[in-house]
Amino acid sequence: MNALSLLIFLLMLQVNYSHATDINIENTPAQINVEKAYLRASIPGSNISAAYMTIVNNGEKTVTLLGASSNISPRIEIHQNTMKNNMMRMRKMEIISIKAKERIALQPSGIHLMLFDVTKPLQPQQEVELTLHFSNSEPVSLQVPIFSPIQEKSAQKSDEQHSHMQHHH
Ligand SMILES: [Cu+2]
Repeated sequence: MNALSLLIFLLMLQVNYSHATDINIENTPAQINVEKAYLRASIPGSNISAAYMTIVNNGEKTVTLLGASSNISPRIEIHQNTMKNNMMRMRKMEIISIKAKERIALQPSGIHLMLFDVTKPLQPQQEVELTLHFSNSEPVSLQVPIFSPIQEKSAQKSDEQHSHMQHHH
């Protein structure tokens, strides 16, 4: 819980900071877009899952993803897959920095959001609310569909057609 308290504290600091210094923030179009988000359906007997998406920074400044939260998981970490001695390993990342106009793809071979202690089985056709927390941008909440392995494959094939799954609050 300490890490969560710290995160909330940092977010509160940051909100005050951005309101004090960035007068235009309310008038500008969404600085962050999230495209092609999906969650992996639960494997029976397992209580972890992973979320993938493309995060687009439309703004003029670097934004930093600090983490994510959801009511179905008390612990969501940013992970990166790396190959070491022919073994796939996951490394925890504290943050992801996304430069102005940059797109970052979270995908099975690379960076992903890892959900631990998922409180219910994640079934295909359902949706889960996920909120992304940034250091210098408003949080972004989105309804993320749960994909079966087959849906995941077809989504990766038809990437271009799936850029409509985005919500901003
Ligand atoms: Cu992971």
